[in-house]
Amino acid sequence: MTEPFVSREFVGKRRGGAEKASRLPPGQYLTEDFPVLSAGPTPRLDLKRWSFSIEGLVKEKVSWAWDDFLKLPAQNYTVDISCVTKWTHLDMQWRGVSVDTLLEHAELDRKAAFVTAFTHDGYTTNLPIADILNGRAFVAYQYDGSPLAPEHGGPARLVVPHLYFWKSAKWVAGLRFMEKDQRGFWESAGYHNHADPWKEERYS
Ligand SMILES: Nc1nc2c(c(=O)[nH]1)N[C@H]1C(S)=C(S)[C@@H](COP(=O)(O)O)O[C@H]1N2
Ligand SMILES: [Mo]
Repeated sequence: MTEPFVSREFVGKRRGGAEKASRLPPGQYLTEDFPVLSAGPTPRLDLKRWSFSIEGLVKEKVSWAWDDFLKLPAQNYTVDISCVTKWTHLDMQWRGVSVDTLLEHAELDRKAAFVTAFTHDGYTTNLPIADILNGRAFVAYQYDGSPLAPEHGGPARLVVPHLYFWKSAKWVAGLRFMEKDQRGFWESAGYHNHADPWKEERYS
């Protein structure tokens, strides 16, 4: 008996399917869409007045204007994103600056243990610093090879791929380092404080 030529492709597709399924956190479904979810209207930010700051428990506050931010070393990221509303989008392509790179410009106080990402629309979200260091978070200004769309947080948003997407603050204006944890917008409204999709940390 001869092997039909199509079998190889079939096996390949099935393997791809299993590989994708293994990357799907519990209770999530796969989508190719990129839904928009915001608590308020999309702010239209003037790049001439845009800034990003690192403040709080740092020796000196650091701020970048848009032009300076673009001069920072950037990286491409291919990451899987899971939203608490249950969609997961695999292999999303972003470009931006890692938080590690940003922190090379600031001297963190030893007491700094938590961070609040604050934004140009007043939204906040909180994270332990371990969740934003060592390549785990970046400030993105491109998605899929194009400037990040305003409804998705453009000109720039925080992306923390290993946590539910509400931790990825759109229209991010900076990071405030603190000794004590302080719940952000959704965390104060009953969402989980940590938000690991693999542990289904949805609500508290
Ligand atoms: N500044 C800001 N960031 C935000 C939000 C928001 O309302 N304001 N919503 C959060 C929530 S709940 C989700 S699920 C994601 C949605 O991002 P998207 O609209 O690009 O899909 O952004 C998060 N970041
Ligand atoms: Mo959300």
